[in-house]
Amino acid sequence: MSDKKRKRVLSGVQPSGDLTIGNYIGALKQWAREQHKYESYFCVVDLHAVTVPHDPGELRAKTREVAALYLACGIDPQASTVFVQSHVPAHSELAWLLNCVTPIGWLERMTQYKEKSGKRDKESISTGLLDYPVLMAADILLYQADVVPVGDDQRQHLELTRDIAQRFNRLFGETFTVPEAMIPPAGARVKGLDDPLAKMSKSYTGSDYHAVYLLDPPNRVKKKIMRAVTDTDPERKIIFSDDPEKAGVNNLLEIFAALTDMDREAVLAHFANARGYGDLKKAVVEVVNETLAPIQQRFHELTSEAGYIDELLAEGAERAAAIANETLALARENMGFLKPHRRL
Ligand code: AQP
Repeated sequence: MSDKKRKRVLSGVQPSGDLTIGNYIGALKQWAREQHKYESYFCVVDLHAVTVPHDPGELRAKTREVAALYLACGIDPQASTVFVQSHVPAHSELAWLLNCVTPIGWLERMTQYKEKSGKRDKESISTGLLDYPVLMAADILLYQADVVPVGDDQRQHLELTRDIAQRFNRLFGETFTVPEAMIPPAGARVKGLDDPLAKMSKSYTGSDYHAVYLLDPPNRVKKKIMRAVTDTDPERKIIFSDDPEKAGVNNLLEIFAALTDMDREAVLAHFANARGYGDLKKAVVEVVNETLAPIQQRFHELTSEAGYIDELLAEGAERAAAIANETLALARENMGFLKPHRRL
């Protein structure tokens, strides 16, 4: 295994839609906060985004947009390596090697696969959707990552990555670092504003009031949050609660806590004199817009300089490939592949 001086972090987001405050709270905010503690690799996981039907032009545009949002949210490209997954072919190759040590039953048990394949006819679901977690394992294991910052929704996939790494190491000798998940203390699973029992997702298109997107203008943010589903509790209790009846209020409180970095006690004290849910919603609108304003400004600066993001991604891919190819070579060697040799 490679000799790392610092612990390594790897994470990524799919360019499968407009990034939401769920992606920010569950992933980007943590990445930016922790990036200097670790040797950090952040990729735009475009190979994952084609596991469901997609538009090619949209994929290209979103790949650039997501990379620019990483930087706008505080990822420092000098300190961290930012790249596009498909620019480093080792990801696809390691995924194939790992496919061959991953029992299919492990994949069929994944909640995200069951949710996304749902009741759809098997003829319309790609093999890639089932195989998604193996590609994710390849992403992580290629960089010998110690830590993977993700939202709670990805916890199961991370467990699977650990199982795959352990199985490979057992079968072929020590090859991969077995990574740990880093789940944020608040807002680990931000829920839809229109349905507080469902995860807020960037690819959900069923309602205009489901998610706040990172590039939403302030008036749209306000409209969405003021319309967020709450409950009919006559006492209008503003409390953190696991009760599905209070899921809407709980979600707004979680978003507020995550964006202000306040603990639950401080948040409840903050709303002790609130007059009903209107006050809670107004406070959430304010904190969301305060968070988004500098991100949007930076995003517009970064994307107004033609070619800047593409150049940075090309540099990032070179740095990433140097590490990834080393791990891939070790995995190939340990699995017993013959190296190409020419007679001199
Ligand atoms: N609602 C959420 N709350 C907290 N964290 C979240 N993440 C996503 N949604 C929430 C975190 O964002 C990162 C990016 O995930 P991804 O793009 O690889 O896929 P995902 O988890 O499936 O995210 P989406 O937004 O739901 O995308 P689509 O709709 O394309 O499937 C991960 O770290 C995730 O935990």
